Amino acid sequence: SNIRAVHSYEKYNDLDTINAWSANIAAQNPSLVSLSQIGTSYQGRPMYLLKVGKSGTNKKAVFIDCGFHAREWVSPAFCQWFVKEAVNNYGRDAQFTNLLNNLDFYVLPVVNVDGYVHSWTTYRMWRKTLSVNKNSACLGTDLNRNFNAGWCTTGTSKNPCDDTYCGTAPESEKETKALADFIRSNIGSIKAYLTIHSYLQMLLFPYSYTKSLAKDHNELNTVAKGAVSALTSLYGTQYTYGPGASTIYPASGGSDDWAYDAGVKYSYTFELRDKGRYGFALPESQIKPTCEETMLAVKYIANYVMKN
Ligand code: ING
Ligand code: ZN
Repeated sequence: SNIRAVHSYEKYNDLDTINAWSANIAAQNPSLVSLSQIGTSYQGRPMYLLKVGKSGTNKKAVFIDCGFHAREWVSPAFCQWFVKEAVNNYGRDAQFTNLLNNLDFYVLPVVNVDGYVHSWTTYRMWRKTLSVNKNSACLGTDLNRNFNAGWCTTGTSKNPCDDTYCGTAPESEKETKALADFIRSNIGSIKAYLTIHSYLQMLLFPYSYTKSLAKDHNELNTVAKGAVSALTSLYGTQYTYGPGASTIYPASGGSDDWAYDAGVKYSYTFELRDKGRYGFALPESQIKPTCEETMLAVKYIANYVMKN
């Protein structure tokens, strides 16, 4: 069909609708939002990035990505919500205005664009990319096992038919390479890396590929505690937090571990609602409360980064 769905912040939007929304919100807010493309997916789709913040010199940046895993639909919904809140609150809310004056937010609404389309059109519970694997009829690599962080050593699979297939090499996927290249190119300014997944209600930080504690463990833990308490304050949603390996499960090749080792100290993985009742198929009625509470945690971390 060539009839595009109407965008809504309280519904799940398909990729065409998200891309049209991205172009629109940048065009409507030129002094606050700009659109660029960081790469192209395996199947040739553009990977768009929104830069959100008031222009300034030597600004620190916070990178936020959504839609690593195709079926985690509430994740892209959060990235859209974040940009909406930024645009609506600039010049109205003192705290958010301060954040946007002092930080740039890089928001990547859908990392795994091919997978997201596949989840909408073909198989709702798809997780991986759609790249063709040599000598296998099974498609795709798990982008969150494809980064160069203890690559393919734990909590992952070498079988292309598995959901946690690590790929043929670190950054073998075009989507991984595009994201990692962007962060490497901006390593001087990017102080926080936030990657939004679902579900389980957890705030995770390095490491997942090893049980060793990160050099900045105590600080990461303290910031996570503050972010979770801000999140919980709104609706009482319970979150657990801690290093990935001991809090969710050991898993190598994850983007937060890679970003941390690359020099981005405040590196976190969010696992949004719920705890399994609906799982990936979180009802649209929960998009708004999920995004509202998550905003409090993200703003808490951004404020901390701004001041430290
Ligand atoms: N969870 C993450 C996953 O990729 C994770 C958990 C975080 C693993 C950080 C590795 C590093 O399995 C979901 N829901 O995808
Ligand atoms: Zn995920």
